[in-house]
Amino acid sequence: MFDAFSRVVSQADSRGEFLSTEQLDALTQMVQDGNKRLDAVNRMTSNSASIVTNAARGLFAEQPQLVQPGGNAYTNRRMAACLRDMEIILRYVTYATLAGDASVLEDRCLNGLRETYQALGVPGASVAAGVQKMKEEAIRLANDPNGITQGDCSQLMSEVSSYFDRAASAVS
Ligand code: PEB
Repeated sequence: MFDAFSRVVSQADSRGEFLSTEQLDALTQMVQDGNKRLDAVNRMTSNSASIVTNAARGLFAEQPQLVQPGGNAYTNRRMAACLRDMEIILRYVTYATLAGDASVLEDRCLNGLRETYQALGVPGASVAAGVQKMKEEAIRLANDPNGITQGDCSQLMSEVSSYFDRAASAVS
């Protein structure tokens, strides 16, 4: 598991080189923009329950067969497992956002998830649709200019989006 700092250290060390100016510049920028990152993580974390439930509602409205008899989220046990899975994925996206690196998400959440879903008969494309809905809501909340210092968060938002996209493509 890497963060943005340990990743460049590992890369430089594997070549036996000092850190490059480009690497240092990128990390300097990351430190300077650190409050944006922490605010985004804070907003996603403190709204996690509503991000998950709203995304699940949207998914089941679009794909009602999931919650009908025979559907993969039918019965409370499977519904609970589904909401829990979405929460786990969102949690790892917040970790990746804090770290500025996708490895925690990849290694601890997405690795083998497609195979798990195939074995369980969970429809991966539907999970991916749920993840995309979480992405929309998370970005809307994290990028909300109200009640916060104004600034350009476009780069950070595309980074956060990329973590959700990785999760969606890992299961579909
Ligand atoms: C992954 N999900 C399920 C299981 C596992 C995961 C390992 C089997 C064990 C169990 O039921 O608890 N666990 C989960 C995860 C990590 C982990 C991401 C990462 C660290 O450890 N069903 C749907 C929706 C979707 C869904 C499309 C969006 O119709 C999910 C939610 N996952 C779902 C369901 C089950 C499940 C299990 C319904 C239960 C399947 C079953 O028992 O038949």
